[in-house]
This record gives sequence, structure tokens and C-alpha cells, in this order.
Amino acid sequence: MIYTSILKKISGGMLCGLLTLTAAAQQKPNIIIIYADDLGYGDVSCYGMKKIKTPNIDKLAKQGVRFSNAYATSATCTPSRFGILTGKYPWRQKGTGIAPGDASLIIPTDHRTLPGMLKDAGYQTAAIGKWHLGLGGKEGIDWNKSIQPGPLEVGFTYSFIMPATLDRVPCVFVENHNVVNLDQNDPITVNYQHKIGTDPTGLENPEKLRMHPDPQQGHNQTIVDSISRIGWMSGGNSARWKDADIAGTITQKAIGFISKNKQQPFFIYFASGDIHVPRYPHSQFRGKSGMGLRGDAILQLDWTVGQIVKALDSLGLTKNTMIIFSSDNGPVLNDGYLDQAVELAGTHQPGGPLRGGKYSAFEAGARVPFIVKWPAGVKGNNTSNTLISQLDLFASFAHLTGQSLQADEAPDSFDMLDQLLGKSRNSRPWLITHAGTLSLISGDWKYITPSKGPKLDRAVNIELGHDLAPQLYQLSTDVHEQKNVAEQYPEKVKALATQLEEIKSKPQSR
Ligand code: NG6
Ligand code: CA
Repeated sequence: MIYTSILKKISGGMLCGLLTLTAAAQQKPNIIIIYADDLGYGDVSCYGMKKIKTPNIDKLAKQGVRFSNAYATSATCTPSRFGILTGKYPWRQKGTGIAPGDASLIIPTDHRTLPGMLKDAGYQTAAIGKWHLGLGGKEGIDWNKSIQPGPLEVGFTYSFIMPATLDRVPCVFVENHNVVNLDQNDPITVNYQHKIGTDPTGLENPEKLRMHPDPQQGHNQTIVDSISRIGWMSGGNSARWKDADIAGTITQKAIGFISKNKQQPFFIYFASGDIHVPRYPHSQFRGKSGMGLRGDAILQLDWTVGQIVKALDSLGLTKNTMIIFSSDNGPVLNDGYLDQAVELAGTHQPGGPLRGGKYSAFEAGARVPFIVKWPAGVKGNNTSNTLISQLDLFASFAHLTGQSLQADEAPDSFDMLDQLLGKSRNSRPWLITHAGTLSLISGDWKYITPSKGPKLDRAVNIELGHDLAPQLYQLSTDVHEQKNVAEQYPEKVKALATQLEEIKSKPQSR
């Protein structure tokens, strides 16, 4: 008898504890990072785009905080994605440049990642959309078997991804460990060295193309969905995507995940394929922007944001869901296909007031739109000029969800939670951007390390920011980086170069 009553007491207490835990867990906000691809600082209307409207993205800004001084770690995709998910500067690890479509996984599996940390905090965590961080081990990938390690081995509980970029083979979705809709009798082979199989290629069969590659840039290998790609693939015909359906497919997957996990905290790293090349949005958007396929892809991206917001609304999750909207790197018009982005841009400046673009050490390379919306925790109609990096999401979310970080976890991530929530305007002490060469932004100053590369990438028509001499710009008065004042302030150059070396040799966030 006594025994039973004790048991009852214990289990009653436990139940009570469990209930409290569940309630606490439910108070943690859901977090969705909507990560656009190659979207420039000036490409959406709340950041100055005049020619088309992006009402859904603008609404996020209206209801949240719009940052004017936020940066991706790099001016290209793979390293920026590595940075946001690990909280570590990509240049600290070899092999984090733009990954070929058959690269092995570049995120180490023995360290906690951002999703891994949130998983420990009780979150269900999904990677949906563009991956481009490699898959499989050093031995290479067999696309017809269980593909791992990948997202599930670095902290995600669910994944539905495009393996690399939209312009790289294999053009298939991978859900968890497997290619979606693969017919085992039509196995996939992929090669980045030489042609395989008998599929037509852009080089040999241009008459089969709906969009021509730029002869200066390649992209003329295997044709998938009437668009030639980088790399050769054969087989997997039933699994190949239709470009016009990608946005709809991944948006549906995100909404499915949200609805399945509505009772518990969830995190979605939603990486849209828009507005990377090849741009071939759904017919609902094609021809609608008046700016060609690039503008149409921006409309599709905005639609995607609207769909996710609508799903949260209808599930009653809006209030306690934090949405972060940003881009992995700056803009480019012609990135390999003759899709009229250049001809139809007109007066539009995709980098807004900033110089350069994707691939560039100048500001348009890594300074990107960055919006935070969270009705339960962030006041709307707010703007912030705080200097902040996408790297900082890791330590800030750890703070938000009550997780402590080890010294070697997210070593370059600063806790900027108050800044994310619009409660503080204190800037990061400094920040490094990366585009072949490293730049250090500290206070008002930006120092670009001397480097040997070409000044202009002729194919994409972007100034890369390379110079054999050191460059120093005063961003508050010269955001367009017109006047290199390095010779005027040699002491400043020296101090920043020394500081950069110190940060390179040792992370300094904690
Ligand atoms: C470049 C490709 C470009 C794009 C980029 C990756 C050529 C000439 N250019 O190498 O088309 O795919 O890689 O873009 O191959 S990113 O946004 O994923 O970094
Ligand atoms: Ca990109």
C-alpha cells in the first residue's frame, strides 16, 4: 500500500515535471531561416528595388527588424552555408570553396552544428532546399544507395535537398538518405571529368535547349529538363527535377514539416534555389516581372515566403515563429546562361548602393538583405544598422534556447541575440568577409588584404576587389568604396592587417 502511494506520488511529481517541461519546450520559438541564393542587397523592394514589388518579404521587414549592415561570411555559396551552419569562418578549413556536384560532405560530423545544437534544445530540425555542402565520404557517392554522411549526420532530423546548385548534376532531390523517385533499373552515374552515357549535351545538341549557356562560361554538359548543366549525368530519368516545379516542391515540403511538427519546436533551414542560375521559375511567374527570368525568380522567391507565412498563420504558429530572411552572397546577372538578366536589368542596381557583386571583396559580395521577424519577441517596424554576421545566429540561438557552447563550438559566432531582437544596436567588434581575399570591417573602416587576382571577372562582369596594394575604405562616408584611403592612413592599415592576422590565428568570439 505504502509502496503504491509512494509510486503514485513519484509518478504524479514526474508527470507534473513533464508537463512543465513540455510547456517550457513549447515556449521556445520555432525558427525558420529562409536563405535565398545570390539575392543582392538591392534586389527586394524593402531594400530599394523599384522595378518589381516583393510584398511578402517587405511584410517580414514591416513586422520585424530590417538590418542594413548584415553579412554572409563569403561572396559565394558553399563557404557562406558552411559558415551559417557551423558558426566558423569557412576559410579556417581547407576545401570549403564552391563545391562540385560530387563533392564529399565538408561539414565535420564530430562537431555540433547549428541544427545539432537546436536538436539538443529539443527541436525537430529540417534542411530543405539547396545543400551545396557535399554529400558522402571520401570514397565518393553512389547515388543509387544510401547517401551518407549528409544533413542527417550533421544535426538535421529531416532533409529534402537539391544536392549542389541548380546548374550542377545530378538534378535530383535527395530525401533523407535517398534519391527521390529513383528507378533502380535506371541507375544514376555522375562524372565531372568526362562525358558518360548517351544523354545529349548543350555542346553537341544546342537545338534541344530552352536556354543557352554563355559560351564563355561552360554550363554546356548534360541536358536536364532542356537546360544544359555543369557535369555529366546518365540514368535517373524518373528522378530528374523539372526546374519550374522546384520552388513549389520544396515549399510544400517545408509546409508539410511545419504541419507535422506544429506541437513541438522546430527549426527549418529553408534554402531556396532562387535566384541562382539556371533561372526557370514556374509559368505563374515567367514573364511577369518585366525584367526577364531573374526578376521572375525574385517574384517566385517572394511567393515562397508568402506561402510559408500563410501556412504558419493557418496553423496558429505565426506569433511564436521567428523567421530570418537572408541571402548566401551578393548578386550576379550573367552567371552562365543567356537569360537576358543583363539586357532587362535596365536601371536596376542589384547590389543597391554597393560596389561589386557575387565573387567580390567589395561590399556587394557579402553584405546582404537580413530581416528578423518574431511577433512574440521582436517589435515591428524596426531597422538596425548593427554590424552583424550570419555566423552569429549560432551563439544567439544557443542563448535563446538555453544551450551553452563549448569553446571549440561555433568559434567565430558572437551572441547577438539582443541585436537580432532589435533591443540593442551594439555592433560586432569587427567582422571578416571572404572572396578569395579577406577583408576586415571594424567600426567605420574596411580593410581589404592585398591579393593577386584579376580586378574584373569579365565573364560575369563583376569587379572582384583584388589589388596588389592594400585597400582601406571609410564605409560611413564612402559605402560605394570609391576612395582607397590606405596611403592616407598607413597606421590604420597596419593596425587592421595585424588584427586580421590575430583573428586568423585564433577565433575571438568567446
Ligand atoms: C561558378 C559557376 C556559376 C555558379 C557558381 C556557384 C562557372 C563558370 N560558373 O563556378 O555558374 O554555379 O560557381 O554559385 O562554372 S554559388 O552561388 O553556388 O556559389
Ligand atoms: Ca549563392
